[in-house]
Amino acid sequence: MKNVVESNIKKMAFQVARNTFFKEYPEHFKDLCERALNTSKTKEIPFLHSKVNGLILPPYMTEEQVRIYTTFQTRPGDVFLVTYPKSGTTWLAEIIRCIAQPKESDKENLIGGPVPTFDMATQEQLEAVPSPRYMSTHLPFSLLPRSSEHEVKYIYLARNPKDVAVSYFHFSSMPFLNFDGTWEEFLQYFMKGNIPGGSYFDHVLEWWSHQDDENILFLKYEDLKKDLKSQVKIIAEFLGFKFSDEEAKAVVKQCTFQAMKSNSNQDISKFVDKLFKKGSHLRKGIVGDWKNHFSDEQLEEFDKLYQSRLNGTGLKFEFQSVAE
Ligand code: PPS
Repeated sequence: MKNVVESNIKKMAFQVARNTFFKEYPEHFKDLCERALNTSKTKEIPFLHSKVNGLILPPYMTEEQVRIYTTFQTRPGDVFLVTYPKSGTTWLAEIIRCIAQPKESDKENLIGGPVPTFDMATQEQLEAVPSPRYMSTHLPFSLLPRSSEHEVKYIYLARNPKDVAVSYFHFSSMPFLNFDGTWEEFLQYFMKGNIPGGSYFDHVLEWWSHQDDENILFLKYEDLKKDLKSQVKIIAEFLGFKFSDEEAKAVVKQCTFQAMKSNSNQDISKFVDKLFKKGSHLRKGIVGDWKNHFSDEQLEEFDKLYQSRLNGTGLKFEFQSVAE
């Protein structure tokens, strides 16, 4: 009885929020938010989440949504930007927007604008996007659509797991995840993979095992921080653009952390800031913030896990801060 009352109160509260706080947002997005807020936390996974085919996914993802991914009809020229959460999705999307200047679809409901968020879109919305489509996603390799008939490209951006954990921890108290534990507790869930998005290591390693595929470009956040101009040129070439130094420099100018923080194109960031607290999406944007969070014991435990998962795979990350 208590649960029914609570659920009805939640529903009523969201109906009010739909017409006030969420007023300016598309209907489809409001539906996803409502769905997310109506999911539950469990003792094993104390974040709002969805579980589909054993995968722990963000709470706005339904079975129906996952069906869209598996039946999605790709087109020649489609490009997926893939990340584990908090690895620089927003950054990569902005870089792509500056390089490829995709046309925005006239579908007003599409989250992410010219680089739509695949995980939050309907089949119909994605069909209305003009080719070439650039779509961002957190999905694992196994769930993303592929084609044997034509080329579909994937750009995977990986970030060192210590900074991902820190970034995710700061994000996790937002209402759509609603985690209310400590950093110490969060780290345990992150290491076990009991978190929306599942295991960081499974996600990154599955994509890494395909890094030699011709249609996959595997990038690292730390390399973007170290030399964004070179990485912009690599991305542009992978997408079939010839970029001069000057053109690459112009992209860099728009995609630095500071430039993006003051850029009005970042609709997702603006939404998160409005909902949560200012500066929570584009928070610090550095390599090495983990040093301000990990204790010596936590580092020892984490390093053991890192080595046990990555040793022998050829995948390595830089953990030290480097100048932009
Ligand atoms: S999300 O919510 O999963 O889509 O988040 P995501 O965009 O993947 O990751 C957010 C982190 O990326 C940082 N970020 C940047 N770093 C450097 N330069 C630029 N331009 C940039 N844009 C976004 C953002 O600040 C988050 O990291 P933290 O460490 O929390 O600051």
